[in-house]
Amino acid sequence: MSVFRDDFLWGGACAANQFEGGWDLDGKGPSVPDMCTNGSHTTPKWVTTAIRPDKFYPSHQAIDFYHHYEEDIALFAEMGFKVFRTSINWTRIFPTGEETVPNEKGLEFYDKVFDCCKRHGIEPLVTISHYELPYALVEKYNGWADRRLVDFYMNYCKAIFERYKDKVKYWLTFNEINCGTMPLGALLGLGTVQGYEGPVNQVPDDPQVRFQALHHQFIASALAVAYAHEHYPQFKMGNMDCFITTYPYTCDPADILANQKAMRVTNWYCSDVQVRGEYPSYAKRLWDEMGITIRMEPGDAEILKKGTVDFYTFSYYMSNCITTHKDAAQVDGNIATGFKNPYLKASDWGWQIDPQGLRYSLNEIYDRYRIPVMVVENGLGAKDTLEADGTVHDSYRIDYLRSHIEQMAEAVKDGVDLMGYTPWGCIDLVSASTGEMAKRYGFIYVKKYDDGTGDYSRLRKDSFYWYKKVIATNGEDLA
Ligand code: BGP
Repeated sequence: MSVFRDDFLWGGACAANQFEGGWDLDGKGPSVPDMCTNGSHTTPKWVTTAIRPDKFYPSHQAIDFYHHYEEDIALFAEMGFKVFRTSINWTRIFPTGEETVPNEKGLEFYDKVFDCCKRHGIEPLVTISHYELPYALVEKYNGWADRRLVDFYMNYCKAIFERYKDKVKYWLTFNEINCGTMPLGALLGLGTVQGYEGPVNQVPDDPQVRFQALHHQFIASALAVAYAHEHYPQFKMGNMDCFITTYPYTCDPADILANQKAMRVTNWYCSDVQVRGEYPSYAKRLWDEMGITIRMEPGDAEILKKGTVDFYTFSYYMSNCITTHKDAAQVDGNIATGFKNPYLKASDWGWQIDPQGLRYSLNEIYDRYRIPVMVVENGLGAKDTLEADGTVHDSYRIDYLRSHIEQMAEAVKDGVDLMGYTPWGCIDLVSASTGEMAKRYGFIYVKKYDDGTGDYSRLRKDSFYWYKKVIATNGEDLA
């Protein structure tokens, strides 16, 4: 007997800017990722203030889902997907973010995508904003630093809610909203990079601006959730956090406290607001220690209280260690770095692989909030070898996913109400952190390479057949 619910949502996850391409087609405006060049594990990508002819912008073509969606969704259906997590690219609907009338061509594209999902019996799960802020809002307002973005976001939400009310039931307000608690979040999530051109890891950091911008996102998220609850009672609204589990590196009480603080700032700060509807008790001291003040308007507390989410979602890739001992070695991560755990191995990109950390995290999250939980990203970014006969033997990816699903099963036995699982990049796509194609996550290989070449053809990897069996047995047969 499977431990997973009968209606468990098995599927996969992508984000518009990382796989659609068609960046300027049918009226679409540029979003932040469209201004980002490619990089690598060792060379940071750049954000530019205009499109530079001598640079390569991987999101512009990506894997061209824009023209391949029917084929791709058919492949997802062949694996047995029950759910497909994707995002709507804000600038297809409102090219600068400030229009009042949505772009019909952009709306039509997602009609086609969601209709295609429905034909295949796949439920869409839509991220409203997945690192895809209209670049015009960065130029004019310094992104979410300006409270007026709340109104632009609400216009966008109202347009897509009304248009897709019969097609989409599950919505996530912001991808990895907690990236705003970390310096890289200024570019990825908040768009507070007005006028900056240069490597993405050297964006000038201002915690005052970041945490204020985050407050605006909390307000926007809460307003969107409350609006949805009022007008579309059939909708289920979720948050989305990048959960970076951290452990104390030693049993030195100073490390235990440092880790507690890190967990609060990185992992709990945002979801405490979005799930509980108020800032946590530790917020004031955090702000004081950072020397920041959050400007709130009358009524903000009520808005936050009213707009709490129905389910909690998160991405999980790795864990890190926290220590006050300066001699520990650093490791890499997606948006946060930490200290090396001697008990864990890391991926080729230096992300520490920790399946048990997923069980631990699921338990921590569910204990804290007691609402349904979903893992909406997880996976291994790795270099794949395409064999001459068109096969890809990605046993390392299968091992990674198997060990994480095993731990999800343990968490369910521990009592966690787990709704579903959508591994990241179910079809190869552009990496968010490095802009590479070479860092592949997919069950489906796409012939697209970092020099821009490739014919976009799609090929089933070994993991494709493996995942199909996992879904068919509701997670029982992981062999
Ligand atoms: C998460 C993002 C995704 C995705 C993933 C993998 O932080 O939500 O957009 O890209 O990480 O990261 P990367 O693409 O950098 O390997």
